[in-house]
Amino acid sequence: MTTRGFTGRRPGQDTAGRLPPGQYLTQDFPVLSAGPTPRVRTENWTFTLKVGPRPVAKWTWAEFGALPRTRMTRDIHCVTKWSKFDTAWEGVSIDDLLLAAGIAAPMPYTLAHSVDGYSTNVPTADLIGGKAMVALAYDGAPIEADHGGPARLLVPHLYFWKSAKWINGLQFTERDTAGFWELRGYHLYGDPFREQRYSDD
Ligand SMILES: Nc1nc2c(c(=O)[nH]1)N[C@H]1C(S)=C(S)[C@@H](COP(=O)(O)O)O[C@H]1N2
Ligand SMILES: [Mo]
Repeated sequence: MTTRGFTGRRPGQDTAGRLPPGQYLTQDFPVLSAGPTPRVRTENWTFTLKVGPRPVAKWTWAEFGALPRTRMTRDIHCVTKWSKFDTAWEGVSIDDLLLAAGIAAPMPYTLAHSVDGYSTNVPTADLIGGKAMVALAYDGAPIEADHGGPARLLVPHLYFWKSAKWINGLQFTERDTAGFWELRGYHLYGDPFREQRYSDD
């Protein structure tokens, strides 16, 4: 009687149900950016919340840093097919951001904006209820510039292109408005478990 395949760790056992279709697991943290890494100086950084074209709240780096902090440990999934388990982030949840601004989620869609001109759209419901944050730290340290520091959006249940690096604002919109990659053929929603990679998936 053979025990081959049952003595060691069975590959795939702890990834079952956790690894979306078409993805492979990596221990690395690849860097994927459409352009060069911008140098963001926190002295000049501000974060703006807009309802349509209208700014409704704005924070400096110091003010933003005084907002309540949340920790999230989540699996992340890049459309280029790598997934990384148990990534640990700390930042300000979108719930706390709205609370600090004194508003409830005002419109059904949101566009995240970044200092490099990048943008990405997410339904507002996918940002609230503890599902997303503006992350300021990764693995216990300030986020490295290549990974979006000083601040990046984290929406871990959608493909990682939705997690805008170098974020400097959220804009609520009435209609779902394609962002940088969505205009270039990526899916408007981007659920990794439904393999929503491209616009017609
Ligand atoms: N501002 C900005 N955010 C961005 C990008 C970008 O080019 N600019 N690339 C996106 C893509 S396609 C991915 S997969 C992730 C990669 O994040 P990482 O480099 O930390 O792995 O960031 C996303 N956020
Ligand atoms: Mo990506």
